[in-house]
Amino acid sequence: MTCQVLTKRPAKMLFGDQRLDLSQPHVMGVINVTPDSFSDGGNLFASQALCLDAAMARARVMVEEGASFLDIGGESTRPGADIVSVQQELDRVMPVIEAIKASLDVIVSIDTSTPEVIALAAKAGAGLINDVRALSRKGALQAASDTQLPVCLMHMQGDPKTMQNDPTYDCIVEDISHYFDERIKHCNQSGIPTERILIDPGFGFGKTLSHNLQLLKHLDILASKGLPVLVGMSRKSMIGNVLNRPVDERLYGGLATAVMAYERGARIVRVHDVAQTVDALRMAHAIMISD
Ligand code: 9MG
Repeated sequence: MTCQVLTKRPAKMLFGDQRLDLSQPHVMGVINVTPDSFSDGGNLFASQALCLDAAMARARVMVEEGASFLDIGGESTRPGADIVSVQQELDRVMPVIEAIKASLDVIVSIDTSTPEVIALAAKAGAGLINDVRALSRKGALQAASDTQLPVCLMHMQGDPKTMQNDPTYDCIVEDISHYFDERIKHCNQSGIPTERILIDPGFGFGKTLSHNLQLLKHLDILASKGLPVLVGMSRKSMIGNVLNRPVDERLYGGLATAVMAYERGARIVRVHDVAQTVDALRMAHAIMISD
């Protein structure tokens, strides 16, 4: 398998104005500012209007619980989700980013594929661009490059509407590794150096249960590329399908996936349940660094 390997994984990485030690695990709290997200949908909205106070209350709790990042998203990637305009996405995320930057000490990650949102979120102080489409939308590569911020490239097969219609791979880990090699090349050509790139295999995005389980089992192969790895499995159907649990009963399964991902090299874990995941990862880290 041909991989673009960095000789040494950087221990520290700059996310806007904050430097983070990536030799330790970090938790990213999910703040979906959408009325239709899959696991916590709707409760930051009343009559289709954003409740900024509710979003900030959730953000404050997540920071107190130990989140290093808050991931703010205004476009749902749930299959069949409504299409949002650029203005709608901006109206959802910008007040939340501005309020967090004004009052909380945390790195804001902007979950978007939209060039205009990338640019304005960065201006408002976001420290990471998290794109489930790996900067493939027209203008996204240049917009991200202009911000000089780190970018998280997530793998998705297909698009959110059709991605679960019979996803197929020759070898899931190799195929995704090659995909990252290509996207990293495009990033480099647009002025985004490899040192500012994180990768994420995109659990649940164009993958069967078997694909997701294989990906987690062999995550160390992707981590060996030398780029920081971010993962998101919290409350996803891969947990529900194994345990036969509804969305609100997937915490324990999610903790198992977080710890296994960390042990295999992931350094940032995107979750809804921050306090519990911080404890699980602190415990795993203590074991990993023990002699
Ligand atoms: C926005 N979003 C939803 N799921 C995600 C995942 O698994 N990874 C990343 N980076 N973003 C996600």
